[in-house]
Amino acid sequence: LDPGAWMETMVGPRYVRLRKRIEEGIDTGIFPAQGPLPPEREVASLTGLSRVTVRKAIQELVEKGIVVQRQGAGSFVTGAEPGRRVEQSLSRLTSFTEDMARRGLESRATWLERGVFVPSPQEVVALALSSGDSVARLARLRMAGNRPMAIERASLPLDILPDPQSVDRSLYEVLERSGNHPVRALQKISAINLGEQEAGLLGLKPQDAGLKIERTSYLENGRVVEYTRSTYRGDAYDFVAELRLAT
Ligand code: 16G
Repeated sequence: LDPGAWMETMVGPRYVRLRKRIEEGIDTGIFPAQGPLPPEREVASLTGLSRVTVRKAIQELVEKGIVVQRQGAGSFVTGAEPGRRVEQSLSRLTSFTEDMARRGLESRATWLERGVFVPSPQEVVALALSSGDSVARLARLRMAGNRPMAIERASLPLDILPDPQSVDRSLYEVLERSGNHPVRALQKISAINLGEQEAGLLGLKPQDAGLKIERTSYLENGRVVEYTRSTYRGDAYDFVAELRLAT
């Protein structure tokens, strides 16, 4: 990180140059995935840059999802190079939070909708609701660090999730606590072109490729727990399934 020639050869404001230099260090393994970055004050004294500049550079890495900051412990490399594709298994029933944690990424969300609603005809059918039943709805823009990954709209019967506001981080964690964690799910994936609004939320252009995923999850007794429609970015996901010879 020492100041040297890189400061002169690179263009842009100082904090951008430092950010790029740290990114290079991450790419070349000087700062390995999951490992710590040197403390701010150390970077400042090594480079001769001000603490403010160093903080801004690190903040940019956090925003790109490349670095996470942990309270009291400092900054760590997440292991998510910009643009890296995420592989998701099609044979395991996992949550977004778990999927991200397994890759050393921090799952974040922007809430688009969270509450109790009159169900749409589609929800009535998918969740096998009776007339007069309400529905719990959770719509989130799901992110890995600050990188948008998917838009997810989950609907659940109200007796399965009486208080939608109780979901802060992970829906599956809340279901686990109430003994309603699904054990089985059916999932359908279709290719789509993103509409204007979805593209905006995902940081892509309208018409860019997306994957529409519908998941219906069940309890052991066959009851539907959730009906979720998601839009995943086409440039960020690979879905992987293990196949066995039919016998
Ligand atoms: C996944 C599921 C979604 C589920 C969510 C719970 C797909 C396509 N969807 O994103 O159905 O509601 O995980 O995640 O995989 P959470 O526990 O992190 O809230």
